[in-house]
Amino acid sequence: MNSPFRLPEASTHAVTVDHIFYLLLLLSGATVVLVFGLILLFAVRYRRGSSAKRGPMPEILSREFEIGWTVATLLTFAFLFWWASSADLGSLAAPPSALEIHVVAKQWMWKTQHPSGAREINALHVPLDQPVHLLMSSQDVIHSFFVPAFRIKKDVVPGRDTDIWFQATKSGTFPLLCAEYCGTNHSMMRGKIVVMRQDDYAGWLVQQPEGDDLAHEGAKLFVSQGCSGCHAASSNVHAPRLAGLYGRAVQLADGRTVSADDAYIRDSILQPKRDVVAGYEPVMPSFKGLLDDGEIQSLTAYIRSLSKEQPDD
Ligand code: HEC
Ligand SMILES: [Cu+2]
Repeated sequence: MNSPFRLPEASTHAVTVDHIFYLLLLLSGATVVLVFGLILLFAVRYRRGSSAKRGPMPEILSREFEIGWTVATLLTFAFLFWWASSADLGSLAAPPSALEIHVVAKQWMWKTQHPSGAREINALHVPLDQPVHLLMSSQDVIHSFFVPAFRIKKDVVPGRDTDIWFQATKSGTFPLLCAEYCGTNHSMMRGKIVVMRQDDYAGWLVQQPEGDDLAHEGAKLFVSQGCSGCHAASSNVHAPRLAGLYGRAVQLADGRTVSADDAYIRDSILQPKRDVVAGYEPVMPSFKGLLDDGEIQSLTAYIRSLSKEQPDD
């Protein structure tokens, strides 16, 4: 249904958010009607000179009434809190089967890259009825990825990976906006999300110019940036093998144990002195300023692809 007052509901999440919104609207509306209705009623009933009975209510009636409405309000809001928070928490973790798409935000554009390597600028083509997981980073300032038709919004923060997922339920083209003021052309930082039937999406992907997929690009960088000089099995430097690293728990020299996720790998590359792996010397140089966000995403994708193979130690 398209009306100027209703945004399209184009994702699974949108339906839940709207249900919560409509219930809140209904409750607020009912409160407004009740309060203004009583004001009017009392104004007429107890107007000067009317013969209505005045004075306090019988005590027993008023106590039960007080307890009754207090408990009812409490339960209503406890229910709302439970419903809204469980909907929000449930939308945090992407299903493992989700299609992973990388998003890099910069002043003032959105760059996206599909698992096949296909790249887009200010546009994102996605398949219908399939979960899509966006792994996002920013090259400069804070941006925010906002698709009103999907009811999703997430900040994209420099120096940090954020993610969000959705499952589109309507095909069509929907606006993508930046929802965090990010400088002069913030208002122009727009794009479009194109939701296509799954076979159309597959057809579209095939037509895209051949791009290397992320993991392949990462493999090339791994050699050209000198990572393999230390990390390859043949190297003389005592450095950890990276196969099987992704998703595993890592014991650090200072006794902490951390999980090797995207953020850990990014930190290992940019600030290697911060999380030194137990049993190794802190000899890895920082690559801060040498690699941009896209390159770090590629290296991370390469390291992730290594964990699907057998560790080669
Ligand atoms: C001079 C040798 C050297 C180079 C070059 C080097 N590293 Fe390292 N790297 C190490 C050593 C030694 C460690 C373990 C100590 C530490 O955590 O700092 C390490 C740790 C890591 C870790 C954490 C490993 C774990 O088991 O938790 C990652 C990820 C990593 N390096 C990625 C890279 C990438 C990507 C590059 C290239 C951009 C690179 N390294 C370049 C020596 C090197
Ligand atoms: Cu922006």
